[in-house]
Amino acid sequence: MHDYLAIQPEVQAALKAGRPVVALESTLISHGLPSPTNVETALAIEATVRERGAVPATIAVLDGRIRVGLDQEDIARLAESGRGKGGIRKVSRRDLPLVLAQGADGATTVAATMIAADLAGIAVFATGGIGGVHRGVETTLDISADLEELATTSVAVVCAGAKAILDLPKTLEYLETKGVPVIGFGTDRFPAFYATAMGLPVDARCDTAAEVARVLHAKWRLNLDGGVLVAVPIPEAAALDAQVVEDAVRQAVAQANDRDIKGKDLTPFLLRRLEELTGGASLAANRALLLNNAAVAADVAAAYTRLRVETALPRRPPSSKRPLY
Ligand code: PSU
Ligand code: MN
Repeated sequence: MHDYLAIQPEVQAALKAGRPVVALESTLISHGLPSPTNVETALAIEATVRERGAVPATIAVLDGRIRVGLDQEDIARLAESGRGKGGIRKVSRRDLPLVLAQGADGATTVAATMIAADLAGIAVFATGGIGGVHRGVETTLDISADLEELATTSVAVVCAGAKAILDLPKTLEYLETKGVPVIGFGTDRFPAFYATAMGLPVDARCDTAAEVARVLHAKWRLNLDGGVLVAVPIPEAAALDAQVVEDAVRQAVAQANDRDIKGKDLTPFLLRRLEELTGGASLAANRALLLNNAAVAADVAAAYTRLRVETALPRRPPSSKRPLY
């Protein structure tokens, strides 16, 4: 085992046997959701992945090692450090070498979780929302490292689209420039996290996990390194009113500007304000879409695993970035 990477034995065994594994991120535990919803939700996501016949691998940095697959104690440790002030570090691509060198703990963003999943050989990853191009990018240049990671790292990211705290048209433009296919799962329109329809088209619609698996197969068979974004609409019953969300977003963005909140603190600040502004409603919606995405990701992982066996492909998608170990 590499000094910097520790894969949980259950996850390692599943990968070795070619069974489906779903990677899960930890920034949503430490910075995205309030306590105690965060622990409960993280465990419920893992349970959903298991119910659908896949092995969950929640990813974080603990004591200076990238850990792929966590136990309940680890998850509690990530959760209790809480959001904001002096809490656990939010780790994206830039931060990984820093926390590893310091022997510190960190919650991994979509970008850092993709890197870890790729190192471990996990092809499918479930989360809530990805980072993207922020509103006001013209003056701030704030573009999440998640987008650049999707451009280069060969992992499929199953999400509920992106939150309207972002500039969604610009986020999709960026993904197009970087060659990242955006699939609508059972939809022709890019979902906007809490709200289902925002009118922006996706690149392709897939109605089954098997169809998604064929896209992954085609992309990586051609050595077109990079991710695929699978956007799953929030279940209808859990969706919030689009106008209510938009009003809350405008308020939250204005407050962030007033208080000069930027950089890695911006996304957690906006998420927290949005939650306060919409009342508990946004939390319930968040939980519902996370579980839904986990189920879809487990199905995609199973379908992709089957396809690779049928076509005698190696278990892992190709990647030029894996270290030699
Ligand atoms: N969007 C959400 N919930 C989240 C995040 C984004 O709706 O919890 C987290 C994810 O971990 C994502 C990160 O990778 O925020 C993006 O942060 P930044 O914009 O600083 O790259
Ligand atoms: Mn940013």
